[in-house]
Amino acid sequence: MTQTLTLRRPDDWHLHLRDGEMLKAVLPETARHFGRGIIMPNLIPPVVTSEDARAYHSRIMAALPEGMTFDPLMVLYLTEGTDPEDVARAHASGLVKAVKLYPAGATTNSNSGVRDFDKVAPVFEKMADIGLPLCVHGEVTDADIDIFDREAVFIDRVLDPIRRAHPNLRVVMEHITTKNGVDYARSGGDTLGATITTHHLIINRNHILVGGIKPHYYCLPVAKREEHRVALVEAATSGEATFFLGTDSAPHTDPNKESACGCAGCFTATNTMSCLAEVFETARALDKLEAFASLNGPAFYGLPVNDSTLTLTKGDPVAYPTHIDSAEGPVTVFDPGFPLHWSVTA
Ligand code: OTD
Ligand code: ZN
Ligand code: ZN
Repeated sequence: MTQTLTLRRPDDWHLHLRDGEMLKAVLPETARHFGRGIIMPNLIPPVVTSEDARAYHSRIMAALPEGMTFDPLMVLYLTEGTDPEDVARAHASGLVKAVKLYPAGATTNSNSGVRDFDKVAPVFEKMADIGLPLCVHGEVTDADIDIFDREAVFIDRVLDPIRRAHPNLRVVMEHITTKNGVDYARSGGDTLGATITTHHLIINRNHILVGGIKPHYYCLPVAKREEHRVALVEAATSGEATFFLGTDSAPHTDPNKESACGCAGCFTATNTMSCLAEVFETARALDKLEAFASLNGPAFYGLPVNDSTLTLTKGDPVAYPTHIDSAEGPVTVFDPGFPLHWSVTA
């Protein structure tokens, strides 16, 4: 008997599309399966103003192949110079759906991020007033904090104080990687959400380091111990409204990954839905995949769910390409390390 699973069309609540030739190469990979994406603004230079976001939105739409539909939800990159009124205008126009907080230096292209969180308090106040969510890369960058502890320390030292100072601010903890993140997100009531990536549901830190270094599994926040991965799977498959999919699909060319100083990021746009179906089936929670990928995100952002649907069918393992080509070079597709029996069939 053929097993199929039909969901509302999913969305990706955390996505890196880049620009130029890379944008052209990766956008169809997401648009094939996803209705909308929260588009990360960490370009060089970053997407800081409403004008930057408008121009980037136009470039994305221009890169979308004929016959495909996709709705890019734009995000402003918060700097210490961000003007609260510009943020309010961008939100009122319907163009911008979130503001992104990068602690300076935390991840790829985050050097224009925030060093002094007090300086952006007026922006947080405005966002709390107008109901615009803040997406947070939750890692401290202090040299004396171990990289595996940076998420947990961020919650205590930065995130919790911000949320206490601005109790009405809607916050998304992006790409949580720890049990601490799961527990804190759960305790936050309906002003707090958390995205979970595909790859953090699948790999732990051993996958990166055991048997030779695997640069295509290196991303930020770095994958943690197995007990944390297990907590993430439990959260994602719980169906709880707090948790939703943000793939953090982050393309870099192979030469930039396979290097003495390799870039951080896993490229999962191509096979995410197959990977998730496998993870949810293993957790005996296929019935919760729609909540995670298609329902909880729009509910948090106050947007309607997609009208159309996506159907997955179980069968012989699907062969995805090992990489996609871009004019900048090849980009390796995330290898989950197990066969994928679910493919997108409609
Ligand atoms: N993590 N790589 C990138 C961003 C994310 O922190 C993130 O959101 C990237 O390449 O833009 C990564 O590993
Ligand atoms: Zn991040
Ligand atoms: Zn990201």
